[in-house]
This record gives sequence, structure tokens and C-alpha cells, in this order.
Amino acid sequence: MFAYTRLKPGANVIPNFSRQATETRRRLRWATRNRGRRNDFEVHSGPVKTNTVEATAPRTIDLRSDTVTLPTPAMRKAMADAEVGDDVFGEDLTVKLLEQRTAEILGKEAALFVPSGTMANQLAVRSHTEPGDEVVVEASAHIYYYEAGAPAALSGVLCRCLAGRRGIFTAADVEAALRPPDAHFAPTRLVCVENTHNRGGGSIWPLERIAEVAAVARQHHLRMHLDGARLWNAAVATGIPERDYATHFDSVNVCFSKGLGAPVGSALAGGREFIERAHRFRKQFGGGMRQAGIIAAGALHALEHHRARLSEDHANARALAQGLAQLPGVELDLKTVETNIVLFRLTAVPARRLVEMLSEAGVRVLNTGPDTIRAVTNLNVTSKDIAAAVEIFGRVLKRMNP
Ligand code: TLP
Repeated sequence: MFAYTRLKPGANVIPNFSRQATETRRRLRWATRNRGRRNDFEVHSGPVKTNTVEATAPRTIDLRSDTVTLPTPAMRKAMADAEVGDDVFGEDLTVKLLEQRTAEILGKEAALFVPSGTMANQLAVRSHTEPGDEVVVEASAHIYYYEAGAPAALSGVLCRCLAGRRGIFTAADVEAALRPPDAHFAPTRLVCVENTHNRGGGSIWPLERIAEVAAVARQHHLRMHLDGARLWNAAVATGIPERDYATHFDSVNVCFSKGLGAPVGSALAGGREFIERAHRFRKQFGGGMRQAGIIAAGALHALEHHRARLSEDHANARALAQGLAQLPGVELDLKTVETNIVLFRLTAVPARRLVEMLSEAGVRVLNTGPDTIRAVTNLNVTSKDIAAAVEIFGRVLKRMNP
């Protein structure tokens, strides 16, 4: 998704993260020129109000991810007021509160606050395995597809990839991937499930399917890890509490910085001994944070105030999908829209070009393949924005393919 440009030695230039960062570079140039003035960027562009957030960025409808949300004023206040301490010494009360509350929601003995979902997943892989072990994972799962080769680099494990349908596989798939106990083979240790599934289009794993996979895993003494970066979405969409999903797993990653709208942070939850082991690896991976209560307070606020409202994101995703499905050149099956992710195919124009044109017109989405687009509804996007986005999509597609 990103590309670095080569910099001349000594050049004082910001790395070019391609077009994703063009706006950031423009803002930074402006802020640098006007350093010291109050409300620098606001003076320049004027404040913008969204449903819950007062942001000072120029108005675009940003559907690239639910990670792009800005903290609300109430969240910023909670963060500013947080009681903090050195968490590497175990002295940050707000981090402890967040860990306790997360463990409670997930029905686990303990939880560990970490900077990112990637770290939570990779700590789980490292803590459940030893180098040379094998991990069963779906081929487009974030752990395998989007984490920069971390299972191999950080844990020295092999990934055995299963082909899922919209990210979901079966107990029989797991059974078929198991190796006989033989010195020739890497021992299988762990099965990973992603719910909701990102590249599956926000698909929800049926609880019975999880139970079947877990039963096979137990039978073969395998551990189970859940990448629940968007478990909150699955719980709100189905009405099944998070702990009912979590009970089938030895460890669970949940993210506060996706649909919940916190600026930073994820947690890894599991049994006490497992979390103690993960705690040591968190230090080893460089994830020990000092006065982390400031960000944990944002996460706690998100947990208490932004879970139920995810249903708004789901309704917005549905409305977006319904609008897009009407447009010529868009192939979208409404049945696949289960949560806040809308994934669709273009039949007439290249996805990359459409992304560029839309961005110029004020709507941002991501291309996930040569002819596929992902749009993710989030806390900063209103139902009015969705109607505007559909209108802009229609206009841009028409211009590209008259
Ligand atoms: N996903 C991001 C990108 O990395 C693709 C996004 O925009 O959706 N598990 C799942 C299922 C995720 O979708 C993500 C982030 C992560 C883990 C990693 O979280 P972070 O970004 O906090 O490391």
C-alpha cells in the first residue's frame, strides 16, 4: 500500500508514503511555517464538525479504514485527566483498569495492554509456540497477510494457510491440515481465527463453526487464538456477547483503535500464566510503555461509550452498499455486508484509478486488489456523509466510463 521514495543523503524531507500522506505533508509544511501560532491548521482551513468529532482537517469522507477516526472531545478529556504511572514498573492505574475491564468483558483471567493489534497477535503467536512449530491460519488473515512476515521473523514459525470462504474455514479443513506425529514434520501448535474477518469483508464467524473448529483443535492438543480486532462489531451485529466467542479461545486480541475510535491500543487476553509469558515477550518486542494510562484512558472511554454505537456504522455500511450496488460498473452482493466493511468489485475501471479520482473528489477508500475496493464506515462518518459519498461515487464512475 505504501512506497518509500529514495531520499538524497542529508535531505530534510518527510518520507513519501505515496498519496496516503500527501495531505499530511501539506499540513506539516503549513504547520512548520506557522509554528507557534495558536490553532495553526484551524486558522488555515476552518474547523469541521462531524457527528461526534470536532476536527480541524479539511472535509473529506474518509472510508479507508475505521482506524482513521479522531478522538472525540470527551475522549481527549478522559485522556487528559487520566491517572498515570510507569507501567513497566506496573504502576499505571489506568492501564490496570483497562486490562481488568477487558479481561472481564472477554471472560478471561487477565489481559495485557499493547500498542497495536499486530503486537497483540504476534505476542499470541510467540507465546503459544516455539521456533519450528506450525500455525494454522486462513490465507488472507491479517496475522499472515498484513503483518510483515512477523510469524516467521519474530516467532520462527511456519504458517499453514487454509483457503477460507470470506475468511471462514471449517473443522474439516483444520483436520486435513494436521500432520501425523513424525519427526519429519513441523508440529502444529496453534489455530488462528479472525472475527470479523477483514479481507473477508467484515464477515462474521458463526458461533457453531467456531465451536466445531475448537473441538478439533482440543482433540489434537492445539491452542486457539482469536484475532478479534473487530470482535466488538461481531458482538453488536449478532447480539452474541464477546465472552461467548472468547470462551472457545486460549487467547484473544481486541483492538480499541478500530471501530471503537480510540487513538491507540489493543489488548491480548487469556489465562493468567499465558499472559505472564506474553508480558515477558511484550518487553522483548519493545512494547513496554511508560505513562501509557494516557492512551489507555482513551481506550477505556471507547470501551464504555462507543461499543453500542457500532450499530450505526453497520447501518451506514448497509446504506452505502445499497447505494453502490445500484451503480453501473459495481458488482456488490448485499448479503456480504454484515458489519462495517463494504467490499466490492469494479467491472469497467481499474480500482487504483478510481481511488485516485475519488480522493480528488473528496471520498477516500482503498483498493484491495486490481479490481476490488474496500470502504469502512466509522465513528467520523454520518449517514449524510454516506449519501454524499454514493453521489460522488456515481459522478466519478460516470466521468471515467461515460
Ligand atoms: N487492519 C488495518 C490494516 O492493517 C489492513 C485496517 O485498516 O483494516 N487484525 C485485524 C483483523 C486488522 O484488521 C488489523 C488492522 C490488525 C489486526 C492490526 O491492528 P494494528 O493496525 O493496530 O496493528
